[in-house]
Amino acid sequence: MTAIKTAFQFTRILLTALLLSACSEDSAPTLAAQQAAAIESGDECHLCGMIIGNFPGPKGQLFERGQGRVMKFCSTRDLFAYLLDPEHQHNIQSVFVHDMAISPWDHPDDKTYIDARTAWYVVGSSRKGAMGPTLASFSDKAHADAYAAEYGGQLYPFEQLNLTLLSQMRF
Ligand code: ZN
Ligand code: CU1
Repeated sequence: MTAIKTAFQFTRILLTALLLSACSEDSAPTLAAQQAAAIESGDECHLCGMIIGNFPGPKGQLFERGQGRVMKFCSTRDLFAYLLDPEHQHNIQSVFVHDMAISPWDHPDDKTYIDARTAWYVVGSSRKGAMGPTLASFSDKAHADAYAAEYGGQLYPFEQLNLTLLSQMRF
């Protein structure tokens, strides 16, 4: 009797463990499903309304929590103006920017989007984006360094970007 009861309890624990691991594996594909979308010819910047494809420089896209629709921005400058706004900051799920080490400045390539949270940014360089001064984005710190050596500016990781820094960029 006791042996049967113990065996039963063991099975229950095993089942619970299996269910738990199945649940935690479930959340990963949902996140990975959010991917940067191509810029279509008529796409407008979510912040300023400019036609994104008509302008040079790195661009950004983001998904807000629970939203299936991507928001596209004409520039990393407008992306961060939206993202760093306290009203939106805690509601952002995925963020993408162009890797300018492999993307042509004048026509950034849709295939070169990277996770914005792990990217490096050069602020204050001489190259202009859609809104004027912009943040040059790179997946690799060494590429960001090389860019800053050529075009000027300061390096920042994602976590150090803030609205004060953005407001100091002159337009
Ligand atoms: Zn814009
Ligand atoms: Cu704009």
